[in-house]
Amino acid sequence: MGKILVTGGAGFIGSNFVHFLIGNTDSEVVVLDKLTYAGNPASLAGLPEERVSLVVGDVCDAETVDALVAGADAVVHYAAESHNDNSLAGPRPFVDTNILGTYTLIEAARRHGVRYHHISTDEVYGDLELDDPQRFTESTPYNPSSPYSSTKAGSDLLVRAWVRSFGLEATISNCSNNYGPYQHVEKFIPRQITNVIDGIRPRLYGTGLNVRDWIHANDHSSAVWTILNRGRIGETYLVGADGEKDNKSVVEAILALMGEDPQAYDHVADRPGHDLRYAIDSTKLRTELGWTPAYRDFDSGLAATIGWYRDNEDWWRPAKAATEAKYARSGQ
Ligand code: NAD
Ligand code: TDX
Repeated sequence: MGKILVTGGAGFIGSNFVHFLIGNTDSEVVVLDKLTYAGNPASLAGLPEERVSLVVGDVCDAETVDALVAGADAVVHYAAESHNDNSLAGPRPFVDTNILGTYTLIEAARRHGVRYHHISTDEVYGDLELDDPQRFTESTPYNPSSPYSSTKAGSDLLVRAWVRSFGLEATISNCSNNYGPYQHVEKFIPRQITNVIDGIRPRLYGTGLNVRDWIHANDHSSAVWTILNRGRIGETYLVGADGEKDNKSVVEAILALMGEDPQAYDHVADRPGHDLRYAIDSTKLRTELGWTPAYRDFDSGLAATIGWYRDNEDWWRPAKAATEAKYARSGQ
């Protein structure tokens, strides 16, 4: 695959994908990123300039998008407003970027006949009971709970319709919760790691019994590359690494790995509408395309992530105080 347009490539998962492409393929990468509060060009620092370029722009800007899509062999669309708590405080940018941004990209991809891969989330399926033996599969009905997940669901459905009505050459992946380097300090794991570094007690929403299905960002990248190359057009693939953990266990593991008392955290106000449990069955991706995750041991992946935040304070420090000030306003 020659030139790949990666939207949102200065964000968490998008930048991990760009690093993956540079380390594992011969592709050239053009990143289109608006550099919102969540985008950071430092996440692309050190990558070879002859293979990676950054265009600062909005996925809703049809003129910019059209020119970039026309010159690409494939588009991988990561750009989104991604944080549930922000979507509760102010949903409008989620509608704009997640729905209109996707619309703008798929219109350009169909005009120019360019291969398109859509990045989405398991949150489109709503949540599961803690004791439900079923996990999400590609045939689970959509049932999103939050403004964030409903706009992601809307964007997925646009892509499905463009495949059927216009023959768009698209695939979709819905992945579970990612962790790893370059994740914004507003998100659960980096927030708690950087709190511990700063001597602030970790904050657990509600009971802390909510379950998330963790996957390392690098495994998400290898899954997307597999689907982009070998996925069947029009298909959806669920991406997950059998990493279910409740939030309480994750906070306790972070504290233990950082040499602190595992009980030294506080319960704070719960998130309104807080999804209880996500769990992915990734059998289709594994059996049809032969993908397997490389990070199978959560504790060692978490220890490496803690090491990354300890070693890269320059990267996260500028966002920390404003993020905590925002949480303080909602009692979290
Ligand atoms: P992020 O918030 O870290 O990064 C989003 C990036 O998109 C930022 O660089 C931001 O500047 C950019 N962006 C936002 N609005 C834009 C716009 N209008 N035009 C151009 N760029 C814009 O998000 P993330 O966690 O890396 O998530 C990336 C994608 O993966 C999203 O589509 C998200 O729904 C999906 N996803 C995330 C997870 C997760 O655990 N974080 C899991 C499954 C799927
Ligand atoms: O301080 C916190 N304390 C806490 O208990 C924060 C920030 C979160 N939580 C809880 C809420 C969730 O149950 O931790 C869990 C994870 O929270 P987030 O990191 O906000 O992630 P989540 O809401 O699960 O959504 C993430 O995974 C799916 C990403 O942000 C989405 O973009 C992705 O689609």
